[in-house]
Amino acid sequence: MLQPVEALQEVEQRVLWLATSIVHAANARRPNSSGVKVGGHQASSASIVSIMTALWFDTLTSADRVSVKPHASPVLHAINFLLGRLDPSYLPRLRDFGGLQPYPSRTKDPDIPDYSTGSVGIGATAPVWGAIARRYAQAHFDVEAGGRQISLLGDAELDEGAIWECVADPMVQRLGEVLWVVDLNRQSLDRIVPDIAITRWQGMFAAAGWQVLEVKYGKRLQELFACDGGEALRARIDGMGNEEYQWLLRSPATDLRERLAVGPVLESLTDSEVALALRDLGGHDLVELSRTFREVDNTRPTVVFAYTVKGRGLPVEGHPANHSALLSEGQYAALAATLGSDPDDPWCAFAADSAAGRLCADTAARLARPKMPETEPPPVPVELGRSYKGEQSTQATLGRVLTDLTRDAPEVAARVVTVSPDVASSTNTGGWINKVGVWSPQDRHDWFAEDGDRLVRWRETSAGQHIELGIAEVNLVGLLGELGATWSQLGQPLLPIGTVYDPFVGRALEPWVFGTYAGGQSILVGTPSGVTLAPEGGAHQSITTPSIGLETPGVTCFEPAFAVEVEWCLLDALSRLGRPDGESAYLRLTTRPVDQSLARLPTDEAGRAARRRDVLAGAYRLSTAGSEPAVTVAVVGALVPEALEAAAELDRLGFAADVVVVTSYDRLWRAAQSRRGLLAGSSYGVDDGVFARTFRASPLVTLIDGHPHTLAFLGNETGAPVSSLGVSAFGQGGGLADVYRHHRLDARSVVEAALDLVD
Ligand SMILES: Cc1ncc(C[n+]2csc(CCOP(=O)(O)OP(=O)(O)O)c2C)c(N)n1
Ligand SMILES: [Mg+2]
Repeated sequence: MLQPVEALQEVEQRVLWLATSIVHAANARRPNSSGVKVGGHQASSASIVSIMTALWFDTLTSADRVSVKPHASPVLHAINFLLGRLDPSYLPRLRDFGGLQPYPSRTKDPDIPDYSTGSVGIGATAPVWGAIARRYAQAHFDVEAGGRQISLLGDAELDEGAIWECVADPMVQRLGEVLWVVDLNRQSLDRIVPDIAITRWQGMFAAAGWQVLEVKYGKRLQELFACDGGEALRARIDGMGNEEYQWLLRSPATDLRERLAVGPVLESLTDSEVALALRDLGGHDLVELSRTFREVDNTRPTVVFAYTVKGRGLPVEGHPANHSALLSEGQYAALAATLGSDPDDPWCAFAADSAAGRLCADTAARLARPKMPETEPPPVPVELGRSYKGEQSTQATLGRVLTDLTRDAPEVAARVVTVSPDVASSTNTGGWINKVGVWSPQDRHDWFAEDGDRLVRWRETSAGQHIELGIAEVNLVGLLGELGATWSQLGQPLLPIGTVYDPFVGRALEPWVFGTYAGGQSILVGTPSGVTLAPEGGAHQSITTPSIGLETPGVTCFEPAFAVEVEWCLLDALSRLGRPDGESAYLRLTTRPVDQSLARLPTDEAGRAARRRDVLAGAYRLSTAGSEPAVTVAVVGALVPEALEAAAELDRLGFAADVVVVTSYDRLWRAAQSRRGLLAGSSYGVDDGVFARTFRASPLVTLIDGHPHTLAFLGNETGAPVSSLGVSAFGQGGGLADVYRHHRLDARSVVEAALDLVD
């Protein structure tokens, strides 16, 4: 223990008071005309007050980074206020518009936390990915070594699969800077965590190579255990399930002795002393906490299980239904009396010359961070000037563009880092990996270095630029999010690109969206996609991902049809990363080889530039049917050959058809909203003129290897009737022609839909 315990206890009590008051002010004091509950979590906050006091005021260094469990945001704000990092005007504004966010938010809170949390299990794993991102950035750029990467998590967060996917990844057990502190209050939202979960969890962490520590009992209980007969008391408490322990916490003090039934050890205590002893847990003992934090060794990740009582110090303490419970005015006044605070003047810091005031000032000075350097991402060229001939797939082009970057734009390539959950070679990034190598925190021996039969060389060094994870898509997006946040966390922008089979975007979806909301900027490549990977069957076919790409805020979605379009879209996406006004991108690609001459790419410079402008705006007219089209076919990605074949057939039947290639339904939709003044979010790349340049008034058939409603809005934009073709049923394996016919994506189906419209 470095700090005087009395001053720490005074701070602890004030943090409890402020955190409780922040929630109370939002609910009981702020006018609420809507009748909608404001909410907040006084019990979850009270549970972790001692842990956070010990950490901030006695343990942390300025280099450490901490993720705070979502429902403890009031505690974090209370501490920041005491450290002079949060203006007191915010304290009554929890959950107010423009005020303190319900859960710690890097993008929206005035006192910017190190990590956003809110989705349980995801915020807790973020510091692990942050640790990898920091090590990676340090290995490649001028970044100082970091401190600990700490997660403060609720015990029920350990129910989440994301936690265990992260703990189990082989790279994670090498991260000695990772420290998790579990606020083990035995309660989740609805219930008491069944039985005794901790022994199972301890075994699971230990098996994954973690150091496992616990802070179980406070000083008072430890002294009782040391008395005559104390072993019986210890065995009794150790052996009881969570439900019984919580029941005893809520039992009248007069009944405890009998219910515990542990013999003479409690004889010398009064009833209320027995009640106090029962709840004397290590997670509320500042001395025990500090001692344990100092025991952590940095050779492997560590988890500390700190036993706590949910709602500790509040009237609701330990009650199974206390998760969302709010103190009444009477209870709040009683708490004020206990803590020596004023319910009508709650926002009180310490006098500068008091011991607690000095502790706050010293802590603020100790935790002050040096100003972070700001590094601009390198300028990204708009094109590489390659010509793409013969048959190419958009997926194969991705790998080629990446390798071309190392030659044509080395300063851009130097900041690219690719990540894959065990699908690097099957998503065509093998050539890139052969060039740049695989990154590993420590160099590793390549046992197959001499093997000439390998397509991908697996050279693992700290200089590599590809990070390979196990097959866990949630881990992939977690890491992408943190690699994509180094510009704001470390002052060094990275350009992260993750590749994943498109159907498994769905598995990673919520953490991907959360990472984007938290400010991570990266490129996710979903490939291969749709039913076009026909022989692979329904389990590998994606249907709804175009909508995901179109609808996810902070993400621009591209689905290029030709190789040159992949190049342009990827470069555009790279140019948007690693900056305050930046954003993420999602590329939906395919393995279908397509004849590149079908692109009819203009050979003159102006024509090529206009094509590029239109591709990035979201659509271009690939073929024009004389002066007036009878019908327009708007097609996405892999299905361009079918659209062209259908147009030729329609022409033969006397119905001239325009073919429009849609390269970004996302930007088209935003252009449509923009035309009506309804655009929310980024307007980057949005071009209101794209409709007038591309579409001519005529009935419209839309065609996409994805759910047909993705393009249905185009009917409204062109003022014409629309028939939308796409995939609406789970598919099956088979040859491409059969699969297309089955889903009505073939040229014949397009012709029939067009004839229905023109008739
Ligand atoms: C992914 C996700 N699922 C569900 C919730 C709703 N939820 C909020 S808190 C909570 C229980 C959390 O319990 P625990 O982590 O033990 O926190 P504490 O007891 O400290 O409040 C749940 C289910 C959520 N925020 N995120
Ligand atoms: Mg809990």
